[in-house]
Amino acid sequence: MRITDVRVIVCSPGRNFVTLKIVTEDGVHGLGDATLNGRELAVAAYLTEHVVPLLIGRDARRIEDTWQFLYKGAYWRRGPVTMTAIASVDTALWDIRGKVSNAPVYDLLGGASRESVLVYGHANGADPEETATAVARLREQGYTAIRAQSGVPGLESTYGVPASRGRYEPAGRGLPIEHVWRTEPYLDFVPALFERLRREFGPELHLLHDAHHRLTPIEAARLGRSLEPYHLFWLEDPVPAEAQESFELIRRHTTTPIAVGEVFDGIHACQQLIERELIDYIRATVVHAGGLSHLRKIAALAELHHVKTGCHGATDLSPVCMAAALHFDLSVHNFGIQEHMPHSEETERVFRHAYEFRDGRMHPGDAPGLGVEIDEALAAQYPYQRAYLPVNRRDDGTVHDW
Ligand code: EZ4
Ligand code: CO
Repeated sequence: MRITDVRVIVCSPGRNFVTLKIVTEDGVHGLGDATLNGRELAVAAYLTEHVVPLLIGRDARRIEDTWQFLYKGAYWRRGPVTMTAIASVDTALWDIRGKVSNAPVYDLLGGASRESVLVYGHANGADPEETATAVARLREQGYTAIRAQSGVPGLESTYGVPASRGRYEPAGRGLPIEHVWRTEPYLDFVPALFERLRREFGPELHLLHDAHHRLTPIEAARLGRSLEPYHLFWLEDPVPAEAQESFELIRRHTTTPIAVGEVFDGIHACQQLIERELIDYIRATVVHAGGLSHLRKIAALAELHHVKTGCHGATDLSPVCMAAALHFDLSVHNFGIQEHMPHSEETERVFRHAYEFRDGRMHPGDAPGLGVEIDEALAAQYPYQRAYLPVNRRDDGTVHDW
């Protein structure tokens, strides 16, 4: 089953996506997401210049061998650009394998471990009133798990809150927006938000919150402790996670469950976090952590240490990644939850998919492979537009984590 054609498709139906399409001699094709928000063309060039020539003529059935060839064969290992490129190849090969076997990918990964996948939606608001309204709306749509973010008094903008009403999409066209950040008002404010949400929505609803890498370990410990009465499902990305041992201090001080890993590029970024049981949920996902093959190794390590999965699922991950994540979620034993941020209508028209949302849960569908296709002619009508994520500065001008 030789690979005869490989294409890198860059498009922007509402936001930028990079998609890898691998075609075999029998005319079967597979898709992989290769989108790295704000640095898309680096991955596209890595694929076009350095990976595509290595794929032509290879046997599409040799998924693990191809992964190792691209990883070890590059000599320069890891990093988001490399791992996203490898992930897209891996995902596309699993898609092909499923189509050839006439089976959904989750069946090839060991079959369904559950009937459907618990997902959480995003409730964002300029203030707690608006956030509570957004929570109520999501509950009506069937969500039983909701991430709540709100504007903070004294801060002009913060992570998770749209500048104007409508969908939240942090990357913007033109040069990066700069936000001003102060930790103290945030730490004072967040417990009051969750006190209100618990009072209004009762004990059953799963509530989540994303601190988006902005705190020091001791600040994160304080936040975790102050949120304990509202029993969050998780507190996400409390600190920038380059230093895995920083979670030790957080762990020592709070029982609020901790989730981390959306920016991780593979198992080495979370090995200590998992082995030392410093976290509760690992958020690494298909596109940025080396594809389905590598993510399954992370999940297997996590399973030994009571850590569950909680894959990243923001809109900068294309429907191809979402489909792959859902096959992974359905099959893996230690699945925890899946993030779900619906794509725009333009995106949905370009990427048609078999996966479905119903009553706060999702299913990847039973189409062979991943069950997602790209309309290349329509995609070509949405050319790439450079966009950047925001940059954060503290109020004295010092660059801070965004
Ligand atoms: O800011 O995916 O939990 N979700 C997130 C996302 C990230 C974006 C960055 O590209 O933190 O919204
Ligand atoms: Co996040």
